Amino acid sequence: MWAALAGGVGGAKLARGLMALTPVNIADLRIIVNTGDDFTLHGLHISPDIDTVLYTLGGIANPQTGWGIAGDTTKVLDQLTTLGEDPWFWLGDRDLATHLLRTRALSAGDGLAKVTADLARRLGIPAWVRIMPMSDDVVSTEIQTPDGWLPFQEYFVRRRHADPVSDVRFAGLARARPLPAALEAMRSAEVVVFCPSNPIVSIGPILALPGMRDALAHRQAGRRRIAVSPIIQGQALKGPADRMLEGLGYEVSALGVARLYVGLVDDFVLDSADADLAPAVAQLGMRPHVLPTIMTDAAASLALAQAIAQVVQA
Ligand code: FO1
Repeated sequence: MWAALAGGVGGAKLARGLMALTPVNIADLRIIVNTGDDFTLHGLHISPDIDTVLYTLGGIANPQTGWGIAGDTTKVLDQLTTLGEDPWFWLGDRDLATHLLRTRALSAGDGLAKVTADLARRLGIPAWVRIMPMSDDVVSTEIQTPDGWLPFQEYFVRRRHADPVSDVRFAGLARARPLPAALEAMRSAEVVVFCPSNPIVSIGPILALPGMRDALAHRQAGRRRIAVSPIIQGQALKGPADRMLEGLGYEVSALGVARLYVGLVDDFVLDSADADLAPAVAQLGMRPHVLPTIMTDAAASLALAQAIAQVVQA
């Protein structure tokens, strides 16, 4: 069994490549997804990162944005606007069906893990690829800016992640437990892949859940933990990871990301453009691997997943 830790678009792209290696090269893949970005809008439970992984692996993601459904329309948003609402968060008509089903099932008492597994089956994702939330409990990422603490989507979408970030916290963490299947995957997966997602607000909430770091830090013979840098040449491919690292006082480079994962990973993948950082990564006690990591299409996702499989099986 392989496990992958994923946030939004970058995580979903590598997960798509890993899925293409199942069930022949990887018998069983568990994808543990950040839910710190989840929130309620128009009374609906939105899980943006889970949906990005579901849609990408289900083959219906919008290729331009990476999130949402390809070719989706905006009739509901348009009518909300007509009725005087501010449509600051773009919810397509087809995407809304997911939020309706999820909210209905959660209201009926199902957990987010059950709802997510059900949506994955409905989207035709095979049973040996299990997409799961990091927890069934609510954990909400909040961002400290000069205007105070903001809920994640307020900072990210409404204010277009333009505010300087001085701190990040995960509300609800004290009462939250990781999903038992996610914790078990951290303990027993032959390979754990940290996808190229934001280390602070995508991978960060997963690692912050009680027991997750301990489960991962447990080094067993033959077990491999490998991370892919989401920072290339000092910049995030998508989103505010670079500015967040800077605001929190970390070095804005693949090396800065590697430092955050010391003790948690054995192998670290740097983009070909960052080959010069490999010796410094090795000094942290990780094996550096220099690979092309930009996943412009499904073929590039597969190529990166195959390269990772070669690295860990070497
Ligand atoms: N991101 C945006 O930048 N603007 C949006 O209006 C937006 C809507 C949206 C709707 C559904 C969904 O699943 C994701 C959506 N995202 C949007 C992406 C998402 O909010 C962020 O990319 C993640 O939370 C960060 O990983």
